[in-house]
Amino acid sequence: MKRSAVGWWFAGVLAGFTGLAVNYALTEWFNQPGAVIAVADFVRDHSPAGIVNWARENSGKKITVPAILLILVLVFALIGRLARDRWWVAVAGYGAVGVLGGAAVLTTNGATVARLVPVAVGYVAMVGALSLLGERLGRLQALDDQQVFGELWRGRRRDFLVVVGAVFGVAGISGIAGRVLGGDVRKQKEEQKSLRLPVTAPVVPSGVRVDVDGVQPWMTPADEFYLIDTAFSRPVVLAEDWSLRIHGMVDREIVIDYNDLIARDGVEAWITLNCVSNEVGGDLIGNAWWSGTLLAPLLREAGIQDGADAVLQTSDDGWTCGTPLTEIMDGRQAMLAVAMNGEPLPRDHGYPVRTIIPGLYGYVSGTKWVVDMEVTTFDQIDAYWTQRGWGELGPVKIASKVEVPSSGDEVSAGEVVVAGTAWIQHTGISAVDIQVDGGPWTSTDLGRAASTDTWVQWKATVELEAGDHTVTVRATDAQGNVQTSVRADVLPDGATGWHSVDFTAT
Ligand SMILES: Nc1nc2c(c(=O)[nH]1)N[C@H]1C(S)=C(S)[C@@H](COP(=O)(O)O)O[C@H]1N2
Ligand SMILES: [Mo]
Repeated sequence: MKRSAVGWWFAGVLAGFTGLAVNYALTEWFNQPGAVIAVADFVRDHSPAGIVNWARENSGKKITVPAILLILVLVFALIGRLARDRWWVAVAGYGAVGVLGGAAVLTTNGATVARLVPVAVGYVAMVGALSLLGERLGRLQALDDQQVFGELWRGRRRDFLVVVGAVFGVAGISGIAGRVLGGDVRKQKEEQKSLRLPVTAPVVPSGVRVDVDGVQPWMTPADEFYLIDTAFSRPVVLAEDWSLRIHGMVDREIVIDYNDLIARDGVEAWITLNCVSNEVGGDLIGNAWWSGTLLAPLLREAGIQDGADAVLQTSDDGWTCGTPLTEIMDGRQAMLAVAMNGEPLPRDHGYPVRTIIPGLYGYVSGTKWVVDMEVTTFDQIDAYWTQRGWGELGPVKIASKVEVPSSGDEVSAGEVVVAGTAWIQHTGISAVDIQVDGGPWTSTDLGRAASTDTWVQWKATVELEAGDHTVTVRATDAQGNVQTSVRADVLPDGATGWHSVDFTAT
């Protein structure tokens, strides 16, 4: 009869995940990047540009961590199996996993050797759990695979699972507890509640809305605002711990903390933010009332040296963004924002401080959890997305969208209301025209523009007979430039082309 190995496969996986759970618990308590997340970051940062660009939207983010865990299941199973006959394999195998995790943790932004402690403790937990299990497995040695399965199934060898289950469960629960109670997530919520920011509540200006059902709200609520970032686990940064360092080609380096920041002259503005990855007709765009302080005076205090043309911004999680200095300094409301729609920034949108610069796509301007700004030149830097083939400057392109009706809708024939939005931040929209079924272009009524930095809503009423119809929209900017019909992909510097919807009138 063949000695059973299944128990050892299992034990290898359980012990491995016990270690991961312990690592997770500790890193959550101490608000450090966990080893699995650190590995995911490392994989993302060292993957070919083509893969990262393909996976850049949030769906790509969702598969990385599960894929790493799946690989670990296989590796842990193998370690367990081999450890049955050669105990040193467990020590070395888990050790190798630990070394990889430790190396990844050391590449995280702001890493110190202290971040190795949770990795080391996780490793000890792996080896310890396997040795506990191994002792119990000794008693199963005489059985073959089928019998072992049977024993486990009937629960007769519950002690096999109970030990590791207990460690695993305790670690998992304390990880969650760490996050909710001990870690900074709860502190952050309390801090957000207790902040008394010198900001005003948003008041949607009169006349900006066309009041058509189905057109997205002119002010985007924070919880409906699109989310784009590379973080597998969004950083939890406390305002009390936050500071921003301004250095590089400056006369005087500046380090500013949160209280200094909110004590400065305030600025508040409606600004529409959009993503360079927004497809024609897409929804990676939102409009909010942002409050903060202007960036230009701060940089002027630091004293920008001749020849500088860029600011390399870095976030708490190590993401980088190269911003043209001209747009920061030219008088537009380029700000360090602390509030969105009158409330402290939500964590996911960059609490406690992010950058907002009207007229530039988010990837070259809107750094969330910003902690560092280096005044420099584009020659010397290679920011996160620029390294992966995206444009260096990232000015927003003119765009427009039909939101009502939606493609595939059925409407009643006769007078049909068509409406949507159009934008080119910091230039402004002067006209929006529509074309029905390839006919002549006709003008639409625009909502009032709150400023050139926001989107505008538009609407028109058209007479339609029963049947299938297509409506196409195009906008004209404040300088008279008409939106091009030429389709361009979002890569490298933003989509172009007209948006159309197909629907049926009955
Ligand atoms: N730290 C950090 N900031 C970031 C990013 C990121 O990946 N990390 N992505 C940028 C991109 S591509 C966009 S479009 C905006 C989106 O901001 P939002 O998620 O608040 O809508 O954030 C920008 N700031
Ligand atoms: Mo973006």
